[in-house]
Amino acid sequence: MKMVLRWWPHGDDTVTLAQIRQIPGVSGVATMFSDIPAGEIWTKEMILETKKEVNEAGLEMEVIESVNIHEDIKKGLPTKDQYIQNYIDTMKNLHEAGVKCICYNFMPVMDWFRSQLEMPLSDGSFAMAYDHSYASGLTLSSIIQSMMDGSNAMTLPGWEPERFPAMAKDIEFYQNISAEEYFKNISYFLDAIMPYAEEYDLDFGVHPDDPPWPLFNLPKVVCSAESIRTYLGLNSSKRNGLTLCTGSLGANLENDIPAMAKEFASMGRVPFVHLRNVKHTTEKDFHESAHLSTEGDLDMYAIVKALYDSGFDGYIRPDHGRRIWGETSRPGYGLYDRALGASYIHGLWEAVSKNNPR
Ligand code: DNO
Repeated sequence: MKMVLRWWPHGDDTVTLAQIRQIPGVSGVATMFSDIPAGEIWTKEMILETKKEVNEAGLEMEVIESVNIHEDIKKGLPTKDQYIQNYIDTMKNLHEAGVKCICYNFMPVMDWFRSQLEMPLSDGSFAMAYDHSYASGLTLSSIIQSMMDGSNAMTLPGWEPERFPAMAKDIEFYQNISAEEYFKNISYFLDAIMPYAEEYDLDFGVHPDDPPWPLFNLPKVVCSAESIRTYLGLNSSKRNGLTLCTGSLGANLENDIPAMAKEFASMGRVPFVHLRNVKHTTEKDFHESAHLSTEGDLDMYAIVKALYDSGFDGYIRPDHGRRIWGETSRPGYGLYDRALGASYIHGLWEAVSKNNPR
């Protein structure tokens, strides 16, 4: 297992590589170029420049989160093939820079959604929260503003400003697209890139839908054990894997996360894990919490144990932290609470591995 922390280059992060280097047990970063619009090729020069910066800080750059998929591929438009070719060119450049794992998502139009980025918790910290009736009541024109309020003027992953002009129209496009039809577009993409994933030694981990249920009437297809089985079955390459995001999947109380970890990691289809916890106030309303099992609804020990017992040997990162100790950062991606999470996860990993050496 290798522990990484998410980090943005090109001055787009409040957290520095030097700080990340000081978190015990963190060997690298998961990074991306949020300033390159989805669909454009990431040049080798640009990738190598960032790799050099990361390596010089004493860290590895083996994980990319995310190479975003152009909306035309998701929509299955005739222009998709050019964007797929660009994607493959980016894969080649990443491989040549030593990247091993790519996290991506196939969520239409937007990535994750929260109704509140700064909900005050009783201990004086702040966390991101989701209120289902509020989210369901948003109009097309208020979705963007609602998500960006409280973003500390930083880009949010999956909410890069380049997406905004087309967002309302794009949401409309999907109103009549069923999950079944959407799966066809995913299949097309996977069949095109998986041979190159094999050739370039790249593990792909699709990120689950967050929250894991239909919102704004958009098709959601990676939200339960059954839908993940379908997704992984679309292309049988072992490179076609899952980013097991415990907080995203855990927002649906019906999802048994340790069982999912066991099932998909034993298949060798989990190259990357995002570990975080969530606390529900009702079945569909929740807020993010500190990583500890005691702070949320997920049994983090059982999840880590299931991963370890299933032979998991990929990358883990502590996911969204709360905002604590007065830090100002991109929501969810400050230094302090993620560093606490990293140490906690290392503690769990050490305990399960010493208990049952493999
Ligand atoms: C949110 C993240 C997502 C994730 C993408 C992966 O904080 O978990 O933006 O990185 O869905 O493609």
